[in-house]
Amino acid sequence: MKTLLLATTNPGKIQEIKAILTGIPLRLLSPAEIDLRLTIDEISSSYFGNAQLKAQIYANASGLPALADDSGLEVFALGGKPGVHSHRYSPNAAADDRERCLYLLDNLKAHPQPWEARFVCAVVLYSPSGEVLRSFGECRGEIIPEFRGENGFGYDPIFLVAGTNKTMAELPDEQKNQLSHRANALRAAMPALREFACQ
Ligand code: ITT
Repeated sequence: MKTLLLATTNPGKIQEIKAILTGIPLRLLSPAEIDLRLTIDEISSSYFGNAQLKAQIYANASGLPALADDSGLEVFALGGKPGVHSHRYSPNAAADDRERCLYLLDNLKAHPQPWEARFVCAVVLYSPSGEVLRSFGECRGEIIPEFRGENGFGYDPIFLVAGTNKTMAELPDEQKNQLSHRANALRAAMPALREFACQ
């Protein structure tokens, strides 16, 4: 069976990608499982640019094909912010997920509700010999001014998923892994991933 390295330092993403790709005959490894610790400056202004950067650097460093995800939250009242900078969206560089959510809510106070938003996810698979595939997914919803639920990570507790009346953090894992931006991006890539796995 082929090995695929998950080119991310985010444990929440690793858990979700492993669950979503169950059924694809690939051995999925995290960087920690091969003792690989890289720090990457996400210098691109696009999700695909950063996903490509991460996939390429991990593939070259490990000699393994690597799958990267660059994702973010876009709030329409804020002109699409925090967007590609979702992970660094706070004046405090050491802020945690909760503080980033509070900062976002603070910035939204002046705007009327509903605070429509979407999560987006760009996925790139790179082998040491070049790009294998890229794919995009989104999940629509709205930001709410309270924290609900314990699952997931990042902005999940304040993101109400359209059509569910639940935040991402209230959805059971199986449901988040059906509806999420990450699930949609990876589902669109399934045929190419299966082909890659069986080559
Ligand atoms: P890697 O770059 O190592 O993959 P990261 O967390 O820095 O990890 P990104 O640069 O793609 O990943 O930043 C995405 C940020 O967007 C993430 O840290 C969260 O704040 C937010 N985000 C992305 N997907 C999310 C999800 O499914 N649920 C909640 N927040 C999410």
